[in-house]
Amino acid sequence: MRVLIEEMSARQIIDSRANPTIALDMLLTDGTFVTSSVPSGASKGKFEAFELRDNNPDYLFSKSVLVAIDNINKIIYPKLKHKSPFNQYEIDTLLQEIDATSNFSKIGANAALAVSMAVCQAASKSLGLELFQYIGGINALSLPIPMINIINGGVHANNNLDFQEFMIVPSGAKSFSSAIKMSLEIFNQLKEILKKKNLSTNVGDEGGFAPQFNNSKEAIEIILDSIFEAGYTTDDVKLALDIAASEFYCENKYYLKGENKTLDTSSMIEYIEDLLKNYPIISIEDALAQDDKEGWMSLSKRLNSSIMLVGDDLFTTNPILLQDGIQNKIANSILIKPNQIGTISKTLECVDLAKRNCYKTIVSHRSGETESTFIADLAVGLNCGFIKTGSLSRTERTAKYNRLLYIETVLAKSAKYLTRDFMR
Ligand code: 2PG
Ligand code: MG
Repeated sequence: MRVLIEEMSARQIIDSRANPTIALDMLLTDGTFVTSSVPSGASKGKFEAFELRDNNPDYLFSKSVLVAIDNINKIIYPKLKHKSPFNQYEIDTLLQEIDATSNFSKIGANAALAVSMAVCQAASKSLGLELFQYIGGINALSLPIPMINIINGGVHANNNLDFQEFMIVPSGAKSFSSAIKMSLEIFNQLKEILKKKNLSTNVGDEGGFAPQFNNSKEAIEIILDSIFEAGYTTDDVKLALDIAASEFYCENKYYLKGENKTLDTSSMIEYIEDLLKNYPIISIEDALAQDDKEGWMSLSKRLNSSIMLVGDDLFTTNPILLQDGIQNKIANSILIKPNQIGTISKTLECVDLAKRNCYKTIVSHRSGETESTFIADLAVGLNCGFIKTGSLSRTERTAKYNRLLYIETVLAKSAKYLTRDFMR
């Protein structure tokens, strides 16, 4: 008997930043039951798919998602009832047709993604497959290199760091689990060093420490100290940054308030080149603002062959924007966030386009997360090479790492971990 979608019911839950978000329960005719939930960003790209919130000032600071939930229960469900969960593309296309805008501005990308993820989860569970195996088949064997955000700044923390994320990349590890072991040692060492310096060990939105520093270099230096103190070298562990530059760009200038600097594009590029000269940084995300296209072209010309230049706000997981970047030779890597584009099928299309054009792909969480581990499976299923899912504290972050540790045991001897050779 064909297995079909029987029931679907959305409800409001809480995300890691104390904001409401959507959970969706889905039941198939064979009794398969799954729940999906969607994350939410703080430093959002201008061209991200539309996140529908109620904007009712009298309720939950205007952030409730009851209209999006109604859209699922009253508009989407009747159209999806008794459809097959095994045709992801058909369902995702139907979601786009129901919405009839280019960015889900009617039903909400949060509503669309909750449905799209639930369909994918339900199909894999009904077949008795792990989600990563359903997504990637027999080719899904590689654990991603984690980019672990151990110091938080920008809009993710209440400190004066202009840059948003300071990450360690344990690319010299032999396996995913040893990469996590190394990172745990470094993270705990960092805590000790901060304590000794009387700096705060409270954490920011993504679980990294968020003390006051005078500038980004201080944050980088202290991370390097913790790498060395933990007994590792910069051969074992590299650094990655998410500058999230769109957040402090205005009228052609970059305002680094914490460092008390105002830079034009070329001095911002020089600033970045100086960091690269002095530190073992292998990847920089959103080094320049999404609106500074000329800047991106010259940055890419200068640095494309030496490091990963990652577009997040720049591409928003959107194949059309990525195509434009490819044509203009902008960046060489892309952050992959399903909620920036609204469906799993569009996410797959974007990863496919990136890979065909030799762009590296990094599957990413959002700063407002749930306990969902979907992106861990997505990273393995799509052989993405990298994952960025915050620090090694806060359960919404560790849930993803713990899922990857589980996947490593499922894959057992077949598990591969891409090392630094992959990054060249
Ligand atoms: C980013 C993300 C995730 P946010 O900028 O890469 O780290 O942050 O979800 O706030 O957009
Ligand atoms: Mg980013």
